[in-house]
Amino acid sequence: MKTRFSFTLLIAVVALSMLLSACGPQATPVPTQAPAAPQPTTAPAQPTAAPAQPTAAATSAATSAPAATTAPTTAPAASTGRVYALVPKNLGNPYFDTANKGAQQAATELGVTVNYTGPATADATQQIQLINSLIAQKVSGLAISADDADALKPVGAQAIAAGIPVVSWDSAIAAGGRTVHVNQAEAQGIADVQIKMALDLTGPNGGKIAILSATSTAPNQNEWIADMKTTLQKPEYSKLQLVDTVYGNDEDTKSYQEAQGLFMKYPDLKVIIAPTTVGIAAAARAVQDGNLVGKVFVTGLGTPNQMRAYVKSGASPEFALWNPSDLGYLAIYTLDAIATGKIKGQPGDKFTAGKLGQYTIAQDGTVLLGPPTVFDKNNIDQFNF
Ligand code: RAM
Repeated sequence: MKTRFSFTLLIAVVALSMLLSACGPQATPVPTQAPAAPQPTTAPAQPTAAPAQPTAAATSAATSAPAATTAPTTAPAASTGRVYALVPKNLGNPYFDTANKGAQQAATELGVTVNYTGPATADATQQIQLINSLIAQKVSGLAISADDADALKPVGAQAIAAGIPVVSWDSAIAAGGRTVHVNQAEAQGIADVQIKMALDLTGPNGGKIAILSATSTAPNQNEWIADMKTTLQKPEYSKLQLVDTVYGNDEDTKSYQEAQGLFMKYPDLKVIIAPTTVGIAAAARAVQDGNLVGKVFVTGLGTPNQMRAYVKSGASPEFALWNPSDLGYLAIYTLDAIATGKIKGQPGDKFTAGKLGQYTIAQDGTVLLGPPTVFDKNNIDQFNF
């Protein structure tokens, strides 16, 4: 049974990698970008006539991003034979698909293979089974967005003990189960921007707000929620009343139903904050379907392509995110720097991540991509991911 499962998995991985090598790496090279600042990867479908002013967050992304020290490398490198696995929380999520695009670009530049493989649902047990099988296949390195920080620690430690470096990215494995974590933005910054947007949407009189999260074990969402609760203690947010936190498990249908449940339970609810790209799109759709535009607003973390229609309809006038493609790109460059022995993955280690420039591993063993960008009707058409 187990052998049959492994064999089926092997076939699936081979088929997937053939598919990826057929479409991923041959994508048009991404134009040179300002380091870490989210940029369109292709021309926007309908560019706005006048470029909008960048938001404060976007400006700070541009100014505080690491400086590029080398010219961007986009030419395919000769194959090195190194094979990495890029493991998302779950498959079928456009956020992770976009991260994979960046990872495939890094793979082309580095001459390595990146196989994108993950569990069907955002479930730690499935993810651990998959990682065990990748360790048995002796991959050259693992880049994982964790479904549970502590549950994945033993399998991460096992990989490291077997000589396979582990980079967690997006959603961290607890220290000890990873070599380095590649963080999309400071957790407190991600929390602050979401609470600020909630107050923008309620107006100065505030009101009831609720959080619609991913899974209850998601390390990244749980950290952001804890930090949002800290932010809410500040005097300027005293009129915002957090009434509930519910979980849509990063599944569209469950997230939609949880949003509807919030409308029923709190008829005077003003804002749903969904710190997940799946939850925010489902909640905005539920607002539209329920004819609640203008009464309940949705904000949080979303991808511009999934949220464009809801920004324009007013269901979700503003939301935030970093560039997931850059995150996948940085995760693979970080992993490759460790796997090739360029760095050990220790605090203070410096390495260059292609077009994004130079990074330094911080004291807490993390690498930071940069601050999030706020999207609204003024700038959303400049982004295509
Ligand atoms: C979902 C996932 C991911 C998170 C984004 C914001 O796609 O939960 O981990 O970073 O939302």
